[in-house]
Amino acid sequence: MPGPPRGRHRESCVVIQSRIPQSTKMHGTSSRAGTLEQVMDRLDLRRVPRSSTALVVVDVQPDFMPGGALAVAEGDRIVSPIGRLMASGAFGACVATQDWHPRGHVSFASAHPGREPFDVIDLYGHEQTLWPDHCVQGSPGAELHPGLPLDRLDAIIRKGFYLRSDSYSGFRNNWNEMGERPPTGLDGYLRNRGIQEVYVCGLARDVCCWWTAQDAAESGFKTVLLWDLTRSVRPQGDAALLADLRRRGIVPLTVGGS
Ligand code: VGL
Ligand code: ZN
Repeated sequence: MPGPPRGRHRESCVVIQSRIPQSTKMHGTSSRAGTLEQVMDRLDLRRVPRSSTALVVVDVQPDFMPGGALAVAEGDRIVSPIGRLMASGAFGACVATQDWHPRGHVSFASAHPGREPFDVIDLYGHEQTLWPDHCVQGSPGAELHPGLPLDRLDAIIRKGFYLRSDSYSGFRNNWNEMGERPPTGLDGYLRNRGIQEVYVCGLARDVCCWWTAQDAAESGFKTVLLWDLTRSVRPQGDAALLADLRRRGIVPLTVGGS
C-alpha cells in the first residue's frame, strides 16, 4: 500500500505545527510571524486570490473522536491542526459541516430490528451502512468540537436531518425514497461567495470527506483533500480511496502538522 501522498513542498512537511509557538497552538493569531505565509506555501495558495478559496471542515464532532459513539481512530489528532488552519486566515471562507441526525434515524442500526452496527442494507436501491447511534441532534456528541476556533466559521451546514435518508456529503443528501439527492445549499453558498477552490478536511476520510470531495469536484470546484487532516473509519481502504481521488481529479495533499 502506498504511503500517504506528499505535497509539493515535501521538505517542509511539518512546518505548520513545528513553527507555531505552543502558546498560540489552538486559537492564537498574533506573534506567529511567517505562519500565514508558511500555510500558503504548503498548500500552494499563492496562485489564486484568497477570496476564491474555501476550507470545508467536515464533521469534526465528539461522537467521531476516540471514545465517541462512532469513533474514528486518531480522530482527535486532527483537531488542533485543523484549528490552526482555520485561524491562519489563509482561506477566503471557512465552512463546517455538522452531522445532525434525529433520534431513530434510518442510518442507525438501532432503527432496524435484528441488525447490527456496520451491517450494510439496501435502502432505496443503494447500499446503506448501518451505524451506531451518533450525532443525535442536541446531544453533546453532535456539537462541533470545542477544540476548534468556532468563531472562525463563516457558515455551518447541518446535514443528515431527514429521518429517512442519510447525508454523507456536505453538498447533497444520499438518495431518498424518491431517488433524489436534495442539495444542502453548500454549493450555492460557495458559488455565491466567489469560491473556486475547495479544501476538504475532517472526518471521516472514507465517508463524509470522500463524498464531500466528490461532489465538490463534480460541481466544478478545484478540489483538494487534505489527506493528513482526515482519518478513515476503515484505513484498510485508503489505497483504493487514494486511487479513486486521483481518478476524479481530486488532489490529495499532505500538509504536515498532525
Ligand atoms: C459519517 C458515518 C455516518 C462521517 C457520518 O462523518 O464520515 N460517517 N455519519
Ligand atoms: Zn451520520
